[in-house]
Amino acid sequence: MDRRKFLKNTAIISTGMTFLGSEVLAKKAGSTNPYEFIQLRQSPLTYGIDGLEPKISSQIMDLHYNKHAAGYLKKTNKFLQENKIKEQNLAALIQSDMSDTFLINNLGGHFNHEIFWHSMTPQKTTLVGTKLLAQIIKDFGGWKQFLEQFHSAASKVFGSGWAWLCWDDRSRKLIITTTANQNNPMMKSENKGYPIIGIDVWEHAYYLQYQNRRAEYITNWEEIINWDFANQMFSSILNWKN
Ligand code: MN3
Repeated sequence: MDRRKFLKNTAIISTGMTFLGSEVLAKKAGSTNPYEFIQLRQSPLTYGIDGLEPKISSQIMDLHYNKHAAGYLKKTNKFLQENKIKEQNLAALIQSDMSDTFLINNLGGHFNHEIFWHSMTPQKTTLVGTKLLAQIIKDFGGWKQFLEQFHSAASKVFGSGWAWLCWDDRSRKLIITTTANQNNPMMKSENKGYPIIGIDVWEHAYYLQYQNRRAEYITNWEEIINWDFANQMFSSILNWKN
């Protein structure tokens, strides 16, 4: 399918829903696509650029949010403008049969980073008493086993990519998976599941602070995971899919 035809087929008028924080996501739980919070703009960070110090330096956050991630959004916008697409449902687009590498890389980049910023928080969050924790224990055999598998998957990504905790609707299980470059698990080419949280293991995400010590970055990242967001995403995905 050529680019123009494909975009015409997948162009859906945006719902115009605004997203300012995970509270909104919780209120929107229902049949709504949980990824609709991802729009053609960057969500404002719910913490300061130095809010994740010392786990992630403000220098990294500044470059990552204001340069790298902003760049993916800019290029996605450019692509949509050049193809005369005024509004776009990004959640539907990311799951469509995309064949254009430029769009895969840049829309994927924007989409992945939007999930990434929400996957982190300086607040201490916990899964105690949640549905997600019960599911993690059921599917991975325990909390420790889950963390070990997540850590191992993120460590083993060769080159640039991501590790994800996903819901696999086919097996009705949580899975840990990885994607290369800026691919997202929901892309047709990946077909892996619905991401709940994800860690960026591109060197731009950690190298200035951790150099080649990716494992140390992952360990520290695990301590700033926003489990409230993860649990809300999990509930929203289940509601959406049921
Ligand atoms: Mn990145």
